[in-house]
Amino acid sequence: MEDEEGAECGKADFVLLDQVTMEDFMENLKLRFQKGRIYTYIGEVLVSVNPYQELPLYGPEAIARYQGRELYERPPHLYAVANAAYRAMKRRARDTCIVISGESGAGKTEASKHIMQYIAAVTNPSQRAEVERVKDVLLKSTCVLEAFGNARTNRNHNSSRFGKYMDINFDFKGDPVGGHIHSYLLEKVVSGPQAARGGGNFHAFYQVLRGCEDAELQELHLQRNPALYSFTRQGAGLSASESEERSHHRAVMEAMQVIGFSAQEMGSVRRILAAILHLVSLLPGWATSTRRPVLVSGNIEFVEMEEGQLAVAEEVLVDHVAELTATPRGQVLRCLLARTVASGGREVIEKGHTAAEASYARDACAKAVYQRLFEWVVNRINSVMEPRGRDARRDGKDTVIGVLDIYGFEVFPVNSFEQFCINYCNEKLQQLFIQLILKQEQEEYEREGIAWQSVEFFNNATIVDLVERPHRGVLAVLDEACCSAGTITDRIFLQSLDTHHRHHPHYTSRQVPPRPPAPPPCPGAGLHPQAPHRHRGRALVWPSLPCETAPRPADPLLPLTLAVPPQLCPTDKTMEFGRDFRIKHYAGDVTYSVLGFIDKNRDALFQDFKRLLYNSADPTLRAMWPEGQQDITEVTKRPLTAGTLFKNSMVALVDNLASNGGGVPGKTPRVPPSPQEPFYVRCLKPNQDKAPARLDEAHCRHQVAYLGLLENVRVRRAGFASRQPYPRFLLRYKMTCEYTWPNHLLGSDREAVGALLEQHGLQGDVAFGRSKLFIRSPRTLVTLEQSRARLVPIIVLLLQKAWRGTL
Ligand code: AOV
Ligand code: MG
Repeated sequence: MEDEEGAECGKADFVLLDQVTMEDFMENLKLRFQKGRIYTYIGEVLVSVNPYQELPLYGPEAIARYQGRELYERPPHLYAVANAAYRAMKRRARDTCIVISGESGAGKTEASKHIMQYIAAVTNPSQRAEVERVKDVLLKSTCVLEAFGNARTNRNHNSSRFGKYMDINFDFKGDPVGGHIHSYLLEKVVSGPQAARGGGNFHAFYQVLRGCEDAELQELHLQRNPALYSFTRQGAGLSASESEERSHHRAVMEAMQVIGFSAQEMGSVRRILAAILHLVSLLPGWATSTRRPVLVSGNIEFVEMEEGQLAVAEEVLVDHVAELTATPRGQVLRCLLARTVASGGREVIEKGHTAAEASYARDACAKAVYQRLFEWVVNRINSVMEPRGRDARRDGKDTVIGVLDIYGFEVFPVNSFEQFCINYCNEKLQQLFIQLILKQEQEEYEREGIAWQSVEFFNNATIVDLVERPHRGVLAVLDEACCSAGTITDRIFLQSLDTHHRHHPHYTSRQVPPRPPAPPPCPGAGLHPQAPHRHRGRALVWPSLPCETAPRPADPLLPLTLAVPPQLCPTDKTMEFGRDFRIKHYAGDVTYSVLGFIDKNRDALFQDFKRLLYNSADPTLRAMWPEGQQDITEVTKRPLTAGTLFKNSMVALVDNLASNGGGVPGKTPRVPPSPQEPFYVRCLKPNQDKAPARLDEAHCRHQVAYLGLLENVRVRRAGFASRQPYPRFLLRYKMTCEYTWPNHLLGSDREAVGALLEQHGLQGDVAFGRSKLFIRSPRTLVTLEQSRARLVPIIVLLLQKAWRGTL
């Protein structure tokens, strides 16, 4: 592959570096980035740097160059990984998956789209109509899901607010015959403190406002200006330009049509979005002198009348909501102002809300409606991608490639429950990476009968444990707070956390005194860069840059302890007493504000809303609320909290990736003949400003460190820079030896490889495994490559002459 790229583009595989130090790694990364080479391998792992500009790397011609090739035959590329996964699946008839990770804005979602495009382009040569349909749906679903599940943040203008694990089912011919999307939506509708993450709400809201025709807007009782609605006000000035938004809207509508959404369903979707906007919309001038305003948060407002009764400030909004949701106006109003409670036996009473309760219930309703809408869209897409004759799957006739694109690690000036879950999810995936990469290597050495030296690494299991441990972990403590009778406040929850975790090395809060300064970093202790070591007055400050002076280990095989520049941790601020706690994540420190944790985790919605929406005359909306048919007096089990549900889905996802390398997470595992490890794409964000072609070294070093990429290189070549099955090795280098060119007459490929290496005098640098050759030093590979490069032109010339008959 270096033949194609030229030596001036650096090493196409970090394993070929002369020394595995951060300096060498960064030098190679920078050099390649400057030359427009945004992809580099670590063995079979692809490291990708977001270029923040269009590069001529994609499209049909590029796809054709990778089609059917081995991973190493062409310069590193996403297409090569997609191709390798596809070939591995086909060749071995096994499920496989591609896990894409990296922080917010690193390019995961874009990478997943390129992978999909590659797979769509290389399959179905016979143009079977059903397969073409599935491919269309696969490609178009991305656009629809992004509209409903992505939003602008200050880290990424198209940030995924949901995780997506997309399965593609292939038949025995290797053509896609179906698919399934498993989604993890976390953030619901963004309002209030969520705004701290900068940017706006889900794209779908802006697209409706900017993209609908005037007449449509009138029907929805909407005005075009997003600044008029509290859900869209925030991103109004920031969102894409009006014309962009309009064209996005057109694209989404078109995609929905291709997927098979009916006109009636699309109308329902628009009306639901409009209803949400009205429910929480801003209408000025509602307060009159006879009414006392209670809440001024820019939503359907509630006022307490003189006699203490609650009323809605602007009843026209109730009319709109009722009309758009096809529900009776009187009932909408009742749901907004009161709730029904069972008072023992079959007795039911109505209990009026306080203004605060009413406001909470309204917000909860808006959020729940959006969440159901999103889930409905995903399910609808799944229903059209359901492989026909899905039972065939169980006979092992079709195989699956899963592509995981999830929300990246993120830190904002104020971080809440959503960031906590997102960062926990990233911890889980990092742990999986560590375990699999080590496991894979270890198993391979064992299988092949090769002795190897283990490499130290930071195991973030302790952080995962801090979050998910039964009875004590942050999520368990939160659940306990949510389930307690009586009023448990966020602050009491924080105190409880402090009690449980005051000694945990990755937890701190204002009440928990900092642990003593960390001793000088031990080179073998792992790569986590941060430890608390300053206490300034009353303010607890966790350093984001602890280790400028950290000695760099002399032995390149030992892990480095890395310095993290201060600007990388926007939360490096003083924690507020009784409000914040901080977790030292694998990717950096994050301060979480506990405000809202309990509410968001409890995620409660009054039954009345469920019944109201179930009774809607709109069949689409009604279908989203099946539990609305339940009788109020029926005893229901306490639903699982949002945190527990999230944890369960993450555990299922990671178990699935680890054991199956595919399958629908959380569902009955569809066991492949034998496990296949995931293919990995590790995305790096080059700078914080979304600037094209600019690689901020400090920022990248930080990511290289916390992603464990150096360890990855070391593990990959712990003693062995490369390994290749004997036949593949021979295929590539046989022309460099008289005993093997054009074909060898020795007993086995292994013997032939032995003879070849002996001729080059390289036999001392290798180990012979059962089926593979293990090469210790990259120099050996370089020598062989050079020898091959010298001979290739001569052989090509000879072959050409032979063909022309001039030899
Ligand atoms: P993310 O998925 O990793 O963030 P995206 O894939 O959305 O990040 O990428 C962010 C932006 O970077 C995109 O909108 C593009 O403008 C640009 N970009 C990414 N990859 C490429 C590429 N290969 N070529 C050109 N531009 C690119 V998040 O969803 O926030 O975790 O949660
Ligand atoms: Mg994304």
